Amino acid sequence: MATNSDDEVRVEKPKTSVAGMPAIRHALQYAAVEMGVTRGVKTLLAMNQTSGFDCPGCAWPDPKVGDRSHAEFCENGAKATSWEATRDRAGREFFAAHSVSELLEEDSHSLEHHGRLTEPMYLAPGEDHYVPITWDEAFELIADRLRALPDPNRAAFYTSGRASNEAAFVYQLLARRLGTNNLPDCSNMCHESSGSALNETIGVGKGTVDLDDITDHAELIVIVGQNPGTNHPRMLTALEQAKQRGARIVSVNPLLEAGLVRFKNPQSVRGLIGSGTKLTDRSLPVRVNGDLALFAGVNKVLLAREDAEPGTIFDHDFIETYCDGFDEACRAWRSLQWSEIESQSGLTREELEHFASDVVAAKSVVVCWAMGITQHRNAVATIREIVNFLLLRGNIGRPGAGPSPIRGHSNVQGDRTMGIWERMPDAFLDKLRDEFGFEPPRDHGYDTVNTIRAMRDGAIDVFFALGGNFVAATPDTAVTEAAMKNCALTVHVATKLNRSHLCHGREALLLPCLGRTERDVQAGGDQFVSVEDSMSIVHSSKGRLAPGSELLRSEVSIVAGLGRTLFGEDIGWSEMANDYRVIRGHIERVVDGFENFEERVREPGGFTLPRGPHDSRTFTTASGKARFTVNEPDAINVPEGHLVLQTLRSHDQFNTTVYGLDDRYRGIKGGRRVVFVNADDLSARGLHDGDLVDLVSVWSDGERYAKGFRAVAYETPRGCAATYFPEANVLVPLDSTALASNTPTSKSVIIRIEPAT
Ligand SMILES: Nc1nc2c(c(=O)[nH]1)N[C@H]1C(S)=C(S)[C@@H](COP(=O)(O)OP(=O)(O)OC[C@H]3O[C@@H](n4cnc5c(=O)[nH]c(N)nc54)[C@H](O)[C@@H]3O)O[C@H]1N2
Ligand SMILES: Nc1nc2c(c(=O)[nH]1)N[C@H]1C(S)=C(S)[C@@H](COP(=O)(O)OP(=O)(O)OC[C@H]3O[C@@H](n4cnc5c(=O)[nH]c(N)nc54)[C@H](O)[C@@H]3O)O[C@H]1N2
Ligand code: SF4
Ligand SMILES: [Mo]
Repeated sequence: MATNSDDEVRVEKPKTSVAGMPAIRHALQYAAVEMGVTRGVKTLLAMNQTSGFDCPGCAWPDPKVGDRSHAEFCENGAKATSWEATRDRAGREFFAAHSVSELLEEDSHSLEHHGRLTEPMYLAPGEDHYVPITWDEAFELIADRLRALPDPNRAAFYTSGRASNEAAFVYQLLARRLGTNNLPDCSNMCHESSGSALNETIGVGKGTVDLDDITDHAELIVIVGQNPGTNHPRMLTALEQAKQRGARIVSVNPLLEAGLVRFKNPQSVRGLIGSGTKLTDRSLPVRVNGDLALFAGVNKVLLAREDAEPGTIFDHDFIETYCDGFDEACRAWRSLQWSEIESQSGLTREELEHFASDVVAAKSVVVCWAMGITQHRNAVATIREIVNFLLLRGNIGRPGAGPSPIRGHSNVQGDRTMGIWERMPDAFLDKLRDEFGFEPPRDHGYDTVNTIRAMRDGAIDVFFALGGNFVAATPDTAVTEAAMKNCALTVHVATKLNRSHLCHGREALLLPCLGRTERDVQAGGDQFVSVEDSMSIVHSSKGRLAPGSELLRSEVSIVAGLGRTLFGEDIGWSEMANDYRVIRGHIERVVDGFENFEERVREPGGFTLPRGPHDSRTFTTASGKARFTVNEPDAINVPEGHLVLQTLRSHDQFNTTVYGLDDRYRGIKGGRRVVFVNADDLSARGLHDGDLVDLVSVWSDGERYAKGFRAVAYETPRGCAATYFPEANVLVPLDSTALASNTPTSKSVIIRIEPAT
């Protein structure tokens, strides 16, 4: 993959506050360049408004209807929107002029900058140029290849979390009607560990916290392994509100992220001209992957204090009424050794004692987390230990308290609710059968990692992706790219060109779709879609802009069009495509919590899905109780001379979409091939800040190289390093995954750094 020249990277001091005037300037500049000034401003003002479209950025919830401002978006939401609504186009002339092999030399930044795809394109076996194809021909071709499969499980259907509820529902229906549960999704690489741990311990795979628990009620907010200043920027507004009424914030992160230090709210005068609001009260610079030891340690402290003064620390009523497994968990905490906790977490006992004092002083505690927690081998155990931490003081199912995994893609949570999962429970499949009159397959399908293995081993012929950038987002880039090329047919429904469209199967299709911002008119008239945010609020989203090309189709219409070609009108594919109310009717009858869906989704602001632990302290686990679990602390074992590398996001990207080459808050300008390392770790290797180095990941099956990174001395615990995804995915071994969730361990890769060769 071609990369920018590393000589151009400029490194400045990291910032100590975020947003303010520069955030507005960057948002508007980006919008003006991509969309034009007037169209840009008009589009941004419709974002996150009740009659407008949902931000295509992250899954942070919108404020209540009356509390919304006129400009309810952040810098990165503006970038996501402008990126989609760009005036640039990559049409048939573009593909005639550029061969696939030529485009493979470009990096993701430049590939997506060619603009929106405009019409269906086909790449024939042995050819190097995509050529136009009609929609009907494309559907026929896919249907033909699918029908020819000896077993429907030789197809896989990937979903990225931007798909609407309606598109996702029809998509899982198509896969199951065909006879497969091979529904890998981006969630497998994202919050799968959260779903896994929460389902087991509290009986629901989602967070149980509402926005006002954070803004109005929580006395302590713990933010673990998350960088909201970049990835969920409007969360800072909520945190600012919490601070202003006296809440405390503890942040647990190996990097001192500027967004958690100080926030200048660009929507307030004080934020624009003042010094802003200090957010974090206590920063715990945990070692990468040290969080299980950290939470086990703080639970041990809480237990010791309870033992010293019984009845003062734990919520015994709650524990007795609602929980099981308490005694066993206590036994395990009693036997923990402080030396282990300190060495694994990289924090001192004293630091954890202070943290425990914050906890005891707070009547209600929320814990928010994201990828810094979920993408480790012991991620599920870590999240179970976070649940233990909350249960001890009854911090669930009351105002201002609970677990709050902060989701990534704008509708990744909704896609899961709609059945995008390779192992949906039988209760869902039964309802699907009753609604549509066919027997869905019951065997579990492939998740993302297992799909790659199956493609590599020749067990998948057809790979279909509803959005996303599979080869760039998944681990072990070289393995994944080869696996994709091993398929007979690869199909991508996409808005813009990316690397996955170029690492194709023997033949390939590129199907361009409408984006969130665009008007969606079908035979039944103007349509809207629905999405679910991180706090389980389902609401409508309606695009306003004229479609980027006359030939674009909605995701629903593409999936239903394929369904009709494959199966005729057996279950009313055309009706669903013509009028999305028909789909919502099906959803209402199949998915729990969607009673009166059509009516409630039309309410301004939408409605909240039921969550037993939040609503009534109901825990639908195996025992019917909230479960304390025993989670033996462990942390990644880093051999002498090696570092543990986390791969994260810059401020100028949305996953594999790279908007620009800066990471303003961390002081990086003009380049992405940098690696952040503790200054002492550099000097221990005879290296200096600014040196050019190679990264070598070490795994049982051999070494993987990523070459030519600039070393940046940075404040992070000894033994830890950080660099950007997706450039570093080549270093993440396919077989290095989290226990139980099978999520790639993108935040703990064992590496050596060596002077560049
Ligand atoms: N602008 C923008 N917004 C986005 C995205 C984007 O790419 N750009 N992506 C979206 C998606 S899909 C997602 S999932 C979210 C991701 O949101 P985040 O999880 O915030 O994303 P990352 O950049 O991966 O940041 C991980 C954070 O965890 C910390 N961390 C790493 N390892 C550890 C550890 O072992 N322990 C602890 N305690 N902390 C650790 C890192 O220092 C970093 O601050 O954002 C969503 N929103
Ligand atoms: N090393 C490392 N790897 C990671 C991570 C990490 O932290 N470190 N994070 C993981 C996480 S949390 C996630 S969620 C995954 C993300 O994995 P994906 O969801 O697969 O990747 P994205 O980069 O979000 O996908 C971007 C592409 O989606 C397409 N697209 C954009 N909008 C639309 C739309 O409206 N419709 C359709 N059909 N297509 C659209 C565009 O063509 C664009 O190129 O990556 C994972 N990979
Ligand atoms: S916080 Fe997330 S959803 Fe909200 S405007 Fe920013 S990117 Fe969009
Ligand atoms: Mo994600």
